[in-house]
Amino acid sequence: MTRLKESDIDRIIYQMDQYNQELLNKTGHTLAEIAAHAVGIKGVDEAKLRGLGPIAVIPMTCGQGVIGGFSETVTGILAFLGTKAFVTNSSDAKGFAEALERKAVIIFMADDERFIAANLKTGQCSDNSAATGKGYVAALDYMTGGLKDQSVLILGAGPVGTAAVFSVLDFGGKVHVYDKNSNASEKLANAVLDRQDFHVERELDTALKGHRVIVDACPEAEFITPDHLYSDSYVAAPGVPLGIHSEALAQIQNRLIHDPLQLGVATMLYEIMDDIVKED
Ligand code: 2YG
Repeated sequence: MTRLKESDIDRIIYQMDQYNQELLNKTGHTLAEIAAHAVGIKGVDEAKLRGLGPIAVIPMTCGQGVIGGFSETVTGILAFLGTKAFVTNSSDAKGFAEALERKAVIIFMADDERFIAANLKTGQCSDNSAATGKGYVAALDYMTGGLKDQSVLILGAGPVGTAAVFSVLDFGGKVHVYDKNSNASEKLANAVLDRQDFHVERELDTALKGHRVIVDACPEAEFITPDHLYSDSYVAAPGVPLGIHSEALAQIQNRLIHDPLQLGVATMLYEIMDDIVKED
């Protein structure tokens, strides 16, 4: 479980418009549209989002404790998406009680193990790792013009990579999974039903050179070098730190999706709003 550092997230809320514009340039769609695509809906209109009750983001002091700016950044992303979100003044159980007193309908909170969003009315709960995998694949589906019948290399068979595998299969893509721990990819293979669209890659360099569409869902830094990338390469990189080597950044920049929180948080929100969406 990667733990974000304050420096990973401290500029996000000041650059949401620029970030959204970059997504639009790369994928033809906004953050909200990608999150909707990730959960298989057309979208949620602004009025519905504004009409949604308040969302509480509750700092948690357990384990390694609070990450400076984390709750404020999650709140800023939720506000950018058109919802009424606030950080509770208190943390932990006291913060949860405050959220209820302030009539929150959804809460976001993260300890060292799980980062979740829960809809207090419907009981729906979304997990950041699974939502991040889905959100990044939805962005990749838009960015590549559609993953159907495409072969996608997924690096990392952890929670994010696993969600990405099932999401690529849902979009009709074929999946090649590499994990440095080979029984992680074997274990994932056993969980996949349509095995003809699933392959385990055993050699990283060969796998990278043999694929144009890549999901980097592993926490390794700078291992994807210029000779692994082509003029028609596309990379969706939920992994923190970024796996693209600094020498390869310029050539892939316009076909690279990478953020430390935004796509995952947006997809978490859209995953638990059935009661909003179903009202149609
Ligand atoms: O409330 C707080 O400030 C802290 N208890 C938050 C701790 C979050 C720990 N988890 C992570 O840093 C990441 N797993 C968050 C999501 C990363 C998205 N790829």
